[in-house]
Amino acid sequence: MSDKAYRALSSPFGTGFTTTMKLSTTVLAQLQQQQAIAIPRYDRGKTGIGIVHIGPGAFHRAHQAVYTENAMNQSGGDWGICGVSLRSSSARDILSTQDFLYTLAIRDKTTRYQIIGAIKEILVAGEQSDAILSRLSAATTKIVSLTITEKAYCLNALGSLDLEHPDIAADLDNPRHPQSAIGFLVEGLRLRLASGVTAFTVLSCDNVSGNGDKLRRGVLDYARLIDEDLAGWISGNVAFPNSMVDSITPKTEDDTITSVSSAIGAQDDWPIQREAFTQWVIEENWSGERPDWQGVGVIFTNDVEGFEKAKLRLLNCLHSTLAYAGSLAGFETVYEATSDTRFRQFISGLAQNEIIGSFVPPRELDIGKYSQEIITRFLNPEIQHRLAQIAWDGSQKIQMRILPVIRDNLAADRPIRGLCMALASWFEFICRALTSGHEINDPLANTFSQMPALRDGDPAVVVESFLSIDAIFASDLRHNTLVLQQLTQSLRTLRECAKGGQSVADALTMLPPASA
Ligand code: CS2
Repeated sequence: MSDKAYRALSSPFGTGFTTTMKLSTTVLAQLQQQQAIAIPRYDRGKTGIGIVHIGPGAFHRAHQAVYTENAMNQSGGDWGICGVSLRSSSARDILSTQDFLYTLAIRDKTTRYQIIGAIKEILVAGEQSDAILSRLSAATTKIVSLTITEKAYCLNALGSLDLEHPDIAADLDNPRHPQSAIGFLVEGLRLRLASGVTAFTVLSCDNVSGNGDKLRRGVLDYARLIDEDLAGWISGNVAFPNSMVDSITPKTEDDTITSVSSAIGAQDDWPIQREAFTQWVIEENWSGERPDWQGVGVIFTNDVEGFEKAKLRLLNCLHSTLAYAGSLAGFETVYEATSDTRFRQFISGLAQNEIIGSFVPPRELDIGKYSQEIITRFLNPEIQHRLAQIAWDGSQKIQMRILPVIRDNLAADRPIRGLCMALASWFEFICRALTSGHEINDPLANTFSQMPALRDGDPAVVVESFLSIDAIFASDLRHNTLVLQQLTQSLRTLRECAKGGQSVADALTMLPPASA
């Protein structure tokens, strides 16, 4: 987000708005007169904070904060959110100038606007750590939820806490002044135990399979190194439900700010946009109260795993496939890449022949329909979702989205050709970034740049080099001849097509997903 002076805006609502009026509590009353814009219906001033959310980025503001807003609109409750930013201060700095209000633009055939008031404050770690710990230890805080991305779970390839992770190492040296999400959770829980306050529920909302279980493992590994009794108390008293979250949320761009501000008739410096589809499935594993999320569409179930696999393996796996193969082909957005018939056929075939069937879907889900709807969602022209945004952190994402499907297919003697093409596209994406000097946004960027073979190796050597990275691949895949052969063939085909002036779409057509 760039710093912006207020733009001159013409309000579609005529009188009542000046061109530089800023979104704020005061302005809300005037927006209320506009039928088209939904505003908070609860008394925001009197609403207490009941949730601390670590990672109040765009996805949180488009998803959990909106469910909480709708639950408060419908059923009230002290469920205001305190956002905690672990690194950047921009969310606090920008949203504090508009009383932490922001607009959600729901982009479908028409765009709907809703002003969200659920976030009541944002605190920044480092600058406001004492205030964060006060919130975490307050009896009024019932839930701590998180969207911190895959890498911030600080787990190693075996699923236990990575003690060498710089943030974890720093927190273990100085646990009363944490920097990491896990360090904050444990210190907050220690303070609660010390003052006799019951535990909060820890609700992970990242695209990580078994997200609650994984976070619990990291928290317990860390707590044990600090205080065995505390670890025992956490183990017996803190619920870590697993959850599945879904709603496509492209990054806010400068033109989003202009168009939303113009539509609502007040300057909003950080609106959020997302598609109309939204889903949240939470494991029925809870301690204490929660907002009336159920009343506004959240599904509580004992089978989150089925939903999670469906989402990660279909939507996210296809997204990553498009991100790497589509970027190599020169496309910029999911919409553009999916609109190309050969790309669309490839991802549809991948879903049909290699992904559906790799897991048991939940009973409630019609999986064929679900997967077709995903392609329709990708074809929403109102959603300009950049492939570059999805391509970030590939080393983490493929471990949730592609590798488990390959493993399950190998075990069941099912095909992996399309999955290997998807993975080879990621390899090639990284190799091309290294040779062209483009920045790689990935926690393993340094590892890649220290592997000369990725710059000039032939396909077989490149494949072997990637598979040798312990933080991503375990030995099962490294030594599997079918995996080695299919990855090498895919990478070779991608390169030969590029050399021969053919397109990436030709490579996808030459090596399509196998028939089931
Ligand atoms: C995307 C996800 O950026 C990405 O990796 O695949 O953010 C995706 O848009 C969401 O999971 C949709 O719910």
